[in-house]
Amino acid sequence: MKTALLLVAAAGTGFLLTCGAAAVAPSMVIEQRDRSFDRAAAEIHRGDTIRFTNDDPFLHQIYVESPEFSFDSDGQAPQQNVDIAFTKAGTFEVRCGIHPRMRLDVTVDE
Ligand SMILES: [Cu+2]
Repeated sequence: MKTALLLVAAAGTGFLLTCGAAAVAPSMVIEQRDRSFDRAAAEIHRGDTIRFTNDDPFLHQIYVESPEFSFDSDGQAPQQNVDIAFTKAGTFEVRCGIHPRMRLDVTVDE
């Protein structure tokens, strides 16, 4: 009698992402929910990566625009993660191009 072996893939996207070979482990995870970041300010060190989740059922678009450092995620779909590596020291406003009231102040120490 043959035994059927069923492989059931875990559906948790967070789990799958942690298995990504080349992925750099984020220093901090910030959730976006109800059109807002889960905190108003964050402090990290230069070279750290912040992972932004999207726990809303609609798009976000994270961007940083400053003379020293800029970033644009383009459309960030629900459940998609966006990683930003902050390579410059300073204080940066992280904003959402779709929801102008969203704001996170990131202080990057040397
Ligand atoms: Cu948004």
